[in-house]
Amino acid sequence: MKNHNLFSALWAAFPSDLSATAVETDEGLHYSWNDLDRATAMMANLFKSLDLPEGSRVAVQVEKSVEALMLYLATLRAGYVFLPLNTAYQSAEIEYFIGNAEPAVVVCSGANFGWVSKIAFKAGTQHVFTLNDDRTGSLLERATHHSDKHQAVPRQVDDLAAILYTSGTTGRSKGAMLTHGNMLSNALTLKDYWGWKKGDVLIHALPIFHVHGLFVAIHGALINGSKMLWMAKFDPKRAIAYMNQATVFMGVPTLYVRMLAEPSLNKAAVKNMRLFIAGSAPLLIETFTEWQERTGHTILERYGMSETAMLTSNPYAPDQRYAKQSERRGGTVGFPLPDVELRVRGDDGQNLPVGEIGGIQVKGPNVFKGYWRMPEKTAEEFTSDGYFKTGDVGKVDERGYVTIVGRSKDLIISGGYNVYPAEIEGYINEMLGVAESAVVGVPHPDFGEVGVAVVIAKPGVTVQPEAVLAELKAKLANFKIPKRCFVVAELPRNTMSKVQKNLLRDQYKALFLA
Ligand code: MCA
Ligand code: AMP
Repeated sequence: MKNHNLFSALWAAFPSDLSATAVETDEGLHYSWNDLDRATAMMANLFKSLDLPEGSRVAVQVEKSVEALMLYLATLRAGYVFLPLNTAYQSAEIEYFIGNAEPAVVVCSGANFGWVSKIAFKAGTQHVFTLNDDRTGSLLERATHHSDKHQAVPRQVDDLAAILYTSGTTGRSKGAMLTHGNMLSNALTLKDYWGWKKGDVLIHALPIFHVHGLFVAIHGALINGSKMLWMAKFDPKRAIAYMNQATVFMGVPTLYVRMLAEPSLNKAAVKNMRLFIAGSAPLLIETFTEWQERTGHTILERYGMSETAMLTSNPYAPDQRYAKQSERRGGTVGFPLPDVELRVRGDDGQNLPVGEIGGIQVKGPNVFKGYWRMPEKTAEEFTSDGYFKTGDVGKVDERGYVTIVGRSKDLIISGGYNVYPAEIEGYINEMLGVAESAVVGVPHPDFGEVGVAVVIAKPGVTVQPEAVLAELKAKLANFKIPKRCFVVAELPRNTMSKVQKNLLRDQYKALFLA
């Protein structure tokens, strides 16, 4: 019986020379493919020794490191479910995720062990390990006592491999359940679609607690047996300096904006590169055009979600067979991937003709299994004929290109991270003296879009904007904190007395623009 464990497919793609470098870090450390194999075997054997129930979750909130990459691969290898958590999340957020996912294992940084382990043990987690970004921590200490030989645990296509929390419209996060099959099908599709070839080297500059950095980037390199130049944290100068020894770069638009601000970015710097990919947030046509003029490269923009991994992509190579469909067009997210079915539907549920704007719905082997322990919520997000409602609003033009024009879900994408206004408004509305609030997204030259909070104070009470932001900062991940707060007398409302966020967006849209 074939083992459909994603790890087996990645491992099978390792190059024949296992002593070659698989990952080179920005501190000059070299990890060979053999190191990846041995370390993931030892960690997988450590998990095996814990005798965990089938389908156990391994929740991880650690700084980016190669050992964290190994932990992800070891979790797959051991047949468990990987649950990555943004390093910026604070205790209220972590309490929710651990309470909802009930992981059997939690791995956190040594610095956070005090408060994370308390939350974990209270939620029934039996094992909490530490992993630091300097190759220390109890996880590594314990793993060294285990064998470096391990046979990947058999997993079926439909077995869970990871849970990624995302919120869509409501405030509370939902765990998107991704299977081994979801991820392998997408990895194989993209390997072919993006022209990966022998000798490719990827610059990995993204966090590894979201789909872009954890699946699209890591699976892209590993399924091709490609070396990764591993940046613990994005730095524009260093990323540009890496380009003379790499061929592929993936980033959110903010990374491109920041590299364009560097004088060292020029045609000479990128002459070894073959592909620049952008996604996770809209790439402004100005950024697309400036990149083309400065480097001679046309960024390939693609579109995906935590629930689906990649859905559409601009074409990689000019394809003479489809001359009209072979260019990468700025402002579009290209074509549905070969095994993805995409349609645009009106509110009445009818398919819309070409060019008309409506709700984007998708179907394919990459579309997730549903939301963790939320069958009703899951059912709401699929149509009766099995299409997933993305919550994105867009159109397909006469040449087949998909354009995203907005979102029906109340979502701000800031520097590639999702910020859910409902979650922030919930915390602000609990504050003393606050009657009501609205958080809206406004354009920002660096992050693309940032949150602005508009607050109504209770009668006779004075609320200080700085105090609102300071109180939020003590509770929530930094990237979620609105960049400005205004206390006003009233909020614009429509006839149903619903807050008209579009009017607020209009009112504050010039706030961060020069
Ligand atoms: C940091 N800050 C932010 C953000 N990042 N504020 C808003 N939005 C952000 N994204 C805060 C910091 O806490 C700091 O606050 C201040 O802004 C300045 O931080 P800075 O040094 O500029 O930030 P950084 O550390 O350089 O990070 C910027 C970044 C990072 C490198 C763009 O945000 C990043 O790596 N984004 C990538 C996100 C990602 O991987 N998205 C993929 C999602 P203070 O001054 O108060 O300390 S997956 C997805 O969307 C789907 C599946 C898909 O299609 O890929
Ligand atoms: P996440 O919830 O982190 O998976 O983010 C997925 C959302 O990011 C999608 O539903 C889109 O709204 C947005 N997104 C991803 N890629 C793009 C893109 N290339 N252009 C515009 N929006 C995008």
